[in-house]
Order: sequence, then structure tokens, then C-alpha cells
Amino acid sequence: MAHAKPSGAEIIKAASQGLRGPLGAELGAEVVKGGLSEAAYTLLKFHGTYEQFDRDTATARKQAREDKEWSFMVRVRASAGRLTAAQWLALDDLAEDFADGTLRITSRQGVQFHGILRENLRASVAAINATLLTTLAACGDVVRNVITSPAPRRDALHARLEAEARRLSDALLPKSRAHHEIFLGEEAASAPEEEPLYGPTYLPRKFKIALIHPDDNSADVLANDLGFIMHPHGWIVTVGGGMGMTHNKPATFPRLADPVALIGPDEVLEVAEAVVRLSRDHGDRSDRKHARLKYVLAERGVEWARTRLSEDLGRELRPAPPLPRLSIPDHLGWHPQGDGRWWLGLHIPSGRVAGRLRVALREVIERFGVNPIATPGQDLLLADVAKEDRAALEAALRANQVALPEAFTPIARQMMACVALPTCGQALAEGERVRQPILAQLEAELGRLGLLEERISLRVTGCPNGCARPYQGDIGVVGRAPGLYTVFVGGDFAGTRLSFPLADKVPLEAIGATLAPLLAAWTARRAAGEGFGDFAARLGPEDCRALAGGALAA
Ligand code: SRM
Ligand code: SF4
Repeated sequence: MAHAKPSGAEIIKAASQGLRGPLGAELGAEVVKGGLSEAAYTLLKFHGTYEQFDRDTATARKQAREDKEWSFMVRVRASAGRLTAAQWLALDDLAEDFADGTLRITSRQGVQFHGILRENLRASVAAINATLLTTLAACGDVVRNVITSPAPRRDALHARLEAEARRLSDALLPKSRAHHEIFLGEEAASAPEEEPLYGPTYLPRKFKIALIHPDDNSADVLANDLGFIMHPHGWIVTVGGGMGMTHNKPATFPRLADPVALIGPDEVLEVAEAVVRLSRDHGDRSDRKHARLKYVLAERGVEWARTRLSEDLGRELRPAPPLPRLSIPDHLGWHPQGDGRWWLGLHIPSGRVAGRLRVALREVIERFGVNPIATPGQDLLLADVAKEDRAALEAALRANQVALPEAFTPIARQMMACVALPTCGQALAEGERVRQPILAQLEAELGRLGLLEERISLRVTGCPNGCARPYQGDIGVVGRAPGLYTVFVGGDFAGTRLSFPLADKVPLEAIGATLAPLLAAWTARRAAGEGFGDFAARLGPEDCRALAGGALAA
């Protein structure tokens, strides 16, 4: 496809000599004032880190003619969210020694640190690498951390999902040794390495992969550029999902991936590489807001994609069968793993591990040697608990005032909220920090209607980029401007249908009241077992908006 002038990021990548550019020099230089150059900022993402500044203090500091408070967010690529006890303890040390004293479980089974100062960045990345984890390709225009079912069920199905996720995550890493040179002290290469899959300019945009079994879509497979859904004859390949959009720019939109092909059980890596090449060669490199593979699929269609992939692979790909029914089980609380051991799923509000929760997790992970698993819902599963340790582990958590899952309402347990302010440079409104007030409003409305025990998904983001996947699920609350949100409804709990906007520019404190009439209509008129999102979708946008409009006017 012929495209217009390449975007600035493309020019930076092309000149970077395999993701090096000015990084080594700038990170080594003594910092006087200001942030990194644009090239260094752009390339740093591929190494798993973003330069940020504290948005809470920026305005006052500017008025006082002081520099912003610069620091780095560092993202750990934890394939399939799996960590060992030793890795968690090392990450916990890092949170204390170099970051803001918190760890942040992400919506893609990763772990983030915030507030790392430039002088500690290399040491932080090296410390992560020393735990046999990496930050390489945790961000940037490459294949990101591959996600899957977090459940540590010790059966062939889950073993396969985990193994494929790890294999893809490792195999699709960039080949450049720039990361090892810049962060890990490896001797510089005489020439940039070949990137047989990515090529010298890597991908037009980020690229995300999930693998699931239909009985566990907690990874929201259809939000990914590429998905693999287990099928009795192999895998259904889904292509072209993504959440990001910009308010009032209809050319940008969230999209669920299409089922494109049915492949054999052992073709996952080969097909993944072909889909990566599809994105590499056909994604729009002139406009980063139009560069994701979802726009290629939206414009060219499924048949076109399957034909291109078949040509690339040199064999005809079978069309995909209709998607099976997907569902999302509850991973929180105690569950037998099937090997005599148990896991305890803990709800971590917004994934933020801080204060006494951090202390308690450290204590139980150290004492009982349990292995943590980050979930795609920003929660944490403690795996491999011996039966005889269950009571003591629970008591240790309770002694530290850690809220166990039963302390949360179903809507709280399912809730996600993105990071947003003060670190995220893209935030238009608060996310994580308004999780509690938004939840409290919804809980109050649900309580009034006798619906508190209902399973409803609620996802909050500080901007339309969609980091907590707000356009899937029952209710999405998306930052519009400080204190104002767009409220979405009509998606489904299982993540197979996109929602629609119910009301725009809703003040933070009116979110519950805006949803109240629709929730009331749901109790009165729902079909047996009908979820909130399903009901809203059945009613349709117009009727839903009429109900919400009345509430807003009141
Ligand atoms: Fe995200 C950008 C945080 C999952 C879509 N995301 C960002 C940045 C790096 C902001 C920036 O560009 O300056 C955020 C860092 C904030 C901070 O201070 O930490 C950020 N995204 C996150 C996390 C931490 C949210 C969370 O609260 O858990 C998630 C990290 C996942 C990980 O471990 O890799 C996170 N981001 C997602 C998801 C969910 C998913 O992948 O399942 C999405 C929607 C799916 C998708 O990709 O379409 C998502 N993030 C975006 C976008 C929009 C991309 C687009 O196509 O338009 C951006 C902005 C961008 O890329 O330009 C973005
Ligand atoms: Fe930042 Fe927006 Fe992502 Fe929230 S959704 S973390 S505000 S980019």
C-alpha cells in the first residue's frame, strides 16, 4: 500500500541503528534540566520505559519557573503473567529502592514501576534482568507481552496456553542487542543486527497477542491485534482488535478482532509471524492514529487478510468457523490447582500494590514460597499454596488488613481502572484515583435496587486510549476532560461485543445517577439471566440514552 510521508517515529526508528539512537549518550549524560530528546523518548519505549513527569506538580512548578519532576515508568514483560516467588521479592525490593514504593499490576499481566529517577534507570532495568525477566519490548512498536488465562490449573489445556504464550513472547522479541548494550553492559556490536521479522523500522505500531480457551476469556482476546482461541481441531485465529480511539475523531475507533482462519494445533508461531508481517507491511506508517492492524482489517476485510496470510505461508488457510461462546470465570478466592495445591486469587484495586498490602504480599510470598501470577484484570493470584498452609497464609493476610475477595462486592471484584494521573501523559481525567468514588456511586445504586450481588464489569480510563478495555464489558467510564467522563454501556461481560456511548461529559459525581434509570429498567425488564450489558444492547442506544438523558436533566 502506498502511504504518505512517514511519521516522525518512523524516521527515528529508521535512523536508530537497531533501537540505539542517542539513548546511550543521553542516559549517560549528567542531567541538568528537562527531559530526553524526542528520539531518545521514542526509542526508550522499545526498552520498556517511558519518561514521564508528575502532572500534579507541573503547573505550580512552571509558575515558579522550576523544571518538571521527571521520572520513568518501567514495565516488566512477564509472559503469561507468571512470576516466581524470588522474582516477586526482587521486584518488591526494586519498588522500595528505586521506584515510588509501589508495584502496579497491569491490564496485560505485566508489572510496572513509577517514579524511577534517570540516574537509577539503568540499575533498575538491570535489576529486572537479573531476575530473568525483561523490560525489552514491554512497550514500543513490536510484539508486546503475550497474555493468556492466568489460572494455574495443572492440566494439559492450561499448560499448553502458558507454554504457547511464553514461546511467542520469547520468539517475537527483537533481535537487536541494543538493550543489552545500553542497559546491561554488553560490549557494543560493530554493526546493527538483522531483524529478520521486524526489519529496520520495526512495526508501524504496537502489536498485541492473546491466547485463550473459550471457557476463560479474561484476557479479552478480541481486543488484541492477534488472538488464538483453542478449538477441537487447533486454533481459531482472530485478527484486528484494538481499543484506542480519540474523542470526536470518527476515523479512530475501538474494534473487536475478526475470526480469520482455523489453523492446526502446532502452527501458532508460524501464523503469528505471518500476521506480524501483515501488520509490518500494510499498517499505515504515515499516521500513528491509523497505524494499528485493526484499521487494515476494517478497510481490507477478512477475505483479503486470509488471502495475504495464505500467500505469505505458501498454503491455503482454512476460513474460521463461527466464534464459540466465550466466558469469563472468577479466578479470585481459593481454587484447587489439580495437583494437590491451591491458588488464592486476590483482588488488587487498580492493580496498585502499596503500603500494608505490599508488606503483606512480601511476607506471605517469602514465608510460603508461593508464586504470583498477574491477571489481565489487574489482580494477583498466589499459586502453589500447600493445602496445610492455606489457613496460615490467609491469617497472615488478614493480620495485615488485606481485604480478601469476599470483602468486595461482585462489581468491585470485576472493576478495572487505568493508571491515568498523575503519571500518564495522555490522561484527560483521573482514572485509578477515582476508582473508589465511581465504585461507591455504582454500589449505592445497585444496593438501592437490590442488585449488589450481580456480576457486572466496570472499567474506568482517564482517556479514550482504552487501557482498561472500557469498550468491552458492561459499563465503561472514559475520561473526557478534568472531572468529566463519557459513559459507555452495552458491551458484554464475556468481552464479545463493543459498547456504545450512553452519555457524554458526565460529571464524575453524576456517573451513578446517569446509570441508575437503566439499572432500574434492567431489574424490572430483564430476561432470565440477562446481564446488564446484554440488556442495554437489547434496548439499543436510543432507548438507553432516553433513560439516561432524563437522569442527566434531573
Ligand atoms: Fe495503555 C498508552 C498504561 C494496557 C491502549 N498505556 C499507555 C501509556 C504508556 C501512556 C503513554 O502513551 O504515554 C500508559 C502509561 C501510564 C502510566 O503512567 O503507567 C498506559 N496500558 C497502560 C496500563 C499500565 C494500564 C493499566 O492501568 O493497567 C496497561 C499496561 C499493559 C502492559 O502491561 O503491557 C495498558 N493500553 C492497554 C490496553 C489493554 C490491553 O492491551 O489489553 C490498551 C487497549 C488495547 C489496545 O492496545 O488497543 C491500551 N495505551 C493504549 C493506547 C491506545 C493505542 C491505540 O491503538 O490507539 C495508548 C496510546 C498510544 O499508544 O499512543 C496507550
Ligand atoms: Fe493513560 Fe489513557 Fe491509558 Fe489511562 S487509558 S493509562 S489515561 S493512556
